Amino acid sequence: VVAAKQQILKDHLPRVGVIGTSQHMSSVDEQQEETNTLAFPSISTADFQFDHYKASTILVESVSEFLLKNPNAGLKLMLVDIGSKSHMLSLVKKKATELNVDSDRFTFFTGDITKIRSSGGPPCNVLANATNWRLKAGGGGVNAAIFKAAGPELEEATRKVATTLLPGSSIVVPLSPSSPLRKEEGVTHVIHVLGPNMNPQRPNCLADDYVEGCKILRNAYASLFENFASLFQ
Ligand code: AR6
Repeated sequence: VVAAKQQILKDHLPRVGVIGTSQHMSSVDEQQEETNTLAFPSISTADFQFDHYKASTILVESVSEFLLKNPNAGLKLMLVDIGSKSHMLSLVKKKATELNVDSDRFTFFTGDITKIRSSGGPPCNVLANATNWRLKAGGGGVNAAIFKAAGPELEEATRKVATTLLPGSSIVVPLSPSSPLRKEEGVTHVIHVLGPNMNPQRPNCLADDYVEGCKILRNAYASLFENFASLFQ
């Protein structure tokens, strides 16, 4: 009886091992084939004048939550800032190290968000745009750069999805194959996201109400990351 039991166990174990290994290998293969990266700016921290320390904490915690909720290693996030001495990038890098955030899935890039691939950066198929409530091209910062680089195709595609945006929310806009941003940089989608505004010169100023501001910034990142993940489910 003992010998028979041992034989059953022996027969069983290698089979489990083989199935386990082959499943593991195929999921690794899939991950290698399918990497989807969202390149995003630090929302609200330039023109919208949000406090950098508070914003960096919210940013890193939001990234961390996203990575836990979405264990698919092929979904990656990359924080981008144009300034070579970016205060936000250094704050976020420090906090991400403290919180032990997976450095393979959360990376950093210094440069223009509209020229990542052409300037030697990793391929990013989705870009986040820190926009205004009217989803209007122009102005400054990331919004002006992304609308300019994507051409009139982005304005047209945006209008089909929405004409306004509430603070703390985001919308996904697919880029047409004729858009220069798609042709030259490989960007397939832009996600417009509206953060909290602390600048009295801009609409919906929160006049230093950081309780409301922090809530809106958390909602903005949650909405942005959820929309990104939903593209690949
Ligand atoms: N590439 C990479 N990062 C950039 C670029 C770029 N081309 N331009 C700016 N940044 P901001 P906000 C960084 O001002 O504070 C617009 O006028 C910048 O250093 O673009 O959310 C809209 O229409 C900062 O870290 O967005 C809104 O009215 C981050 O991107 C308003 O600004 C965000 O800066 C939104 O203000």
